[in-house]
Amino acid sequence: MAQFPTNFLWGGATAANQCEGGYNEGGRGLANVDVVPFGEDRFPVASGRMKMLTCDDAHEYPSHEAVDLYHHYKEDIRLFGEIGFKCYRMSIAWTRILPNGDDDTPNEAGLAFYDSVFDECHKYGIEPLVTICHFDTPIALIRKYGGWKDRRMVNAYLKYCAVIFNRYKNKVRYWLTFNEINMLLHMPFIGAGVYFEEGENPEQIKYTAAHHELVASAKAVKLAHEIMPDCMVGCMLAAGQYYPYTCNPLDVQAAMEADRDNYFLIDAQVYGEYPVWALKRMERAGVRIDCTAEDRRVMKEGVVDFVSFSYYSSRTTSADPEVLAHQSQGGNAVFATVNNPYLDESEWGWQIDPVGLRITMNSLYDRYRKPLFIVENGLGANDTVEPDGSIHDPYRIAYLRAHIEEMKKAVLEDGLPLLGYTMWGPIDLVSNGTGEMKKRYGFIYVDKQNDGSGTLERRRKDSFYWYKKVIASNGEDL
Ligand code: BGP
Repeated sequence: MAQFPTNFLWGGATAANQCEGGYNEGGRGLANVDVVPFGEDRFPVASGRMKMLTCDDAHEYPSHEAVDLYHHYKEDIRLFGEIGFKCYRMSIAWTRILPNGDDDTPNEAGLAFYDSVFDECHKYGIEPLVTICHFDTPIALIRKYGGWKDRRMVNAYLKYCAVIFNRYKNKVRYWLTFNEINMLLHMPFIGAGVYFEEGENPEQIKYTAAHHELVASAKAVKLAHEIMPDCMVGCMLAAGQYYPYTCNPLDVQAAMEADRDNYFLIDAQVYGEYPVWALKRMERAGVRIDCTAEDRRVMKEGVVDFVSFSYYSSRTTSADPEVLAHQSQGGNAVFATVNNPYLDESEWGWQIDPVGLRITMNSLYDRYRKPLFIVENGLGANDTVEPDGSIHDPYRIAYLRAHIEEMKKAVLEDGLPLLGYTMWGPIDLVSNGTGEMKKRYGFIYVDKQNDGSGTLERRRKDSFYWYKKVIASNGEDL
């Protein structure tokens, strides 16, 4: 019977700012993520409509302590080893390495921290997959340049890349340049450290920032290959196929356009140029991108080796304003979607569509013909700790099982090349969308609550043992 390849990278994924904590320890500088508050101001700040650049405010900032992986990483990676992880996707916090974003001398304490993290991984045979920038832009560079809307961010990012590539070239083989690069169009302060001043055109700022990230990504790919000839560098997309609400051709067209909007930055990273329709669309929106001849050359030289993506749900859209008026915000106000009556939803209103994962994978492969890597997939849910300390999470197991089954069909029946599967949040961590702690994804429960209380004790949930079995059987025993 056909099986996953023996070197298939099973594992889990986190982001520094959502789990590390220690935001001002070990010489770490401040980043945008440290000033995005918990509570009702979160989305206005994340979307760049409200400016908040200090930590003096009375709000609670979830990234400050998070689940304190900064001090617990040995215990946490040992638990990942116990599950049997082959791969741990994590991110390096830019400001642990260059506290002001572009320092000439890197922060040795930060470099030593990740050295130790990678050594722990290798101790358990876990391959690190590193996101170079997972939603963190150094505050010092936001003050200096206004974030990624300024082209000088490209050099700062490259400086950071050169430091980490040279330092970790013998420890890390798989890299991602930017987490969910398309997300900056929805959460520009989180994705690119940009905010909007009175009278500015947000579209112009967002597309300019995106262009600079594309140039930076391409240069990083080239640099990585020079320093580490055997490495693989990928892009990363917040994926999820758009479905037409009906078979009305206008709805079908609306879904196609929505997909294009979602894909166009990845098109640029895979083909080294903007698709022609994207240029036309920018033109119509009055957006002018300064894409120089040099940028075009750089983008062609730095195309990615593989396409990674997160998948939580499919999305549905329509051309009918009446239908669109009833679309929900999917629980985190990021991707507006029309409710699909064929799907259930999570407690946070994210629709659950395992078949959509197979459809999305096939679309991505048809479009790009590059190896794929699922680097996020999971269910955010409330968990209950029983009086005896156990945590029963059959809902999480059911979600992951159903998605892995579809992933299996995509690989074994459709023949798609897939490097691995790192589910999101193997250990409970802070939600990016809402800043909450109670939206839990983990196999490992962390005693930390929304109000900041908790002992930080780690506990194995039922899903911990289930995933262990999945990996041990290389996906046979679901
Ligand atoms: C993705 C991000 C992650 C993660 C995940 C789950 O968009 O890359 O950082 O947070 O979504 O979303 P949430 O935390 O809002 O539940």
